[in-house]
Amino acid sequence: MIKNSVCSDLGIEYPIIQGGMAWIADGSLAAAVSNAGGLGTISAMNEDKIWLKNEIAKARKLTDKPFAVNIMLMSPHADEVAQLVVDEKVPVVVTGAGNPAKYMKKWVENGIKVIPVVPSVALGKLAERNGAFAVIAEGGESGGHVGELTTLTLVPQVCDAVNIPVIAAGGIADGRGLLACFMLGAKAVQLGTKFLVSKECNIHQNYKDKVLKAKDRDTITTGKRLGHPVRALKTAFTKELFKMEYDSNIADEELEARARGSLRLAAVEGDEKRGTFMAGQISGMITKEETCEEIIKGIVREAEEIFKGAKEWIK
Ligand code: TUI
Repeated sequence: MIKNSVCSDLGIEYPIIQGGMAWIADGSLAAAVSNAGGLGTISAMNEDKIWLKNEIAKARKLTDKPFAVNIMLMSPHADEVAQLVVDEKVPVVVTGAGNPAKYMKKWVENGIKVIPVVPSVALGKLAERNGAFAVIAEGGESGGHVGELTTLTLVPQVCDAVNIPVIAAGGIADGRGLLACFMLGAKAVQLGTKFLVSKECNIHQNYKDKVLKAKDRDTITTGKRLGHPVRALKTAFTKELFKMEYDSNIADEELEARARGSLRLAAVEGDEKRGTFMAGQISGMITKEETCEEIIKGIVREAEEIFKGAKEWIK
């Protein structure tokens, strides 16, 4: 049985966390993942506390299991949602896209388990010093806002540097990925793209279809020039953005303006022309829409079967 102290500490059945994807991870997806035995996550994205309070209430109507809130630190509403998670007694907070240091003391004092996403060893160590319960080491294979290192290189280096549990993310969508990350020292995994195509995920069907159709080389990273690289599916729009970054006649502001709002257009409108369909490199391996329960049970079953055969690997 794949179960460890991270599961008991978080109050979950399996060491599988759903990524807090902006415009995608709402209260109903989080509840579906938590009901299936994983840790569901609501993304606070760029919304204000009223929006988040409503999503938390939605999730609580659908599940009595624990779930997390992901706070994107670049959000203009970060301060108010950072207070709301305390007021709402959210058990777990995951942070992304920045350094959560200024909120950590308040969260930890209020009994919240804080799990920062870290793209480097230095930020992992800082998170530990600031009282994090665990860190998510997210490799650049993942979708959305990405760091430079790969999961294979980042996870073991963060594991060696900290004494708190490390959760691996980036490029994981099946039992092999989960087991590989455990071999690197991780105690749990976070999956984004795989849950994006789950039956309970409420995004536009065009988004799911694009991920289901994508092959291994069908993602591209844009935004490097602006200092926040973002991985998304290759489309005419993202290829154009990529090209614009190499054109010195185009100002940074124009690039920013082009990309602004494009994730919403993808997730809500399914807009094939102006949407940014953020997705990880593992998209090529994701070929069917399943329920969150099928996803989680399938991954656990596969990992356990592979593990049972492990003695055959070395003679
Ligand atoms: O945050 C993510 N993934 C995201 S956020 C997002 S919304 C967005 N939309 C458009 C442009 C940019 C973002 C879509 N996907 N993953 C977690 C993550 N955090 N990846 C990398 C980091 C990170 C980066 C820098 C964490 C800490 C950090 O600290 C920098 C510093 O020194 O403070």
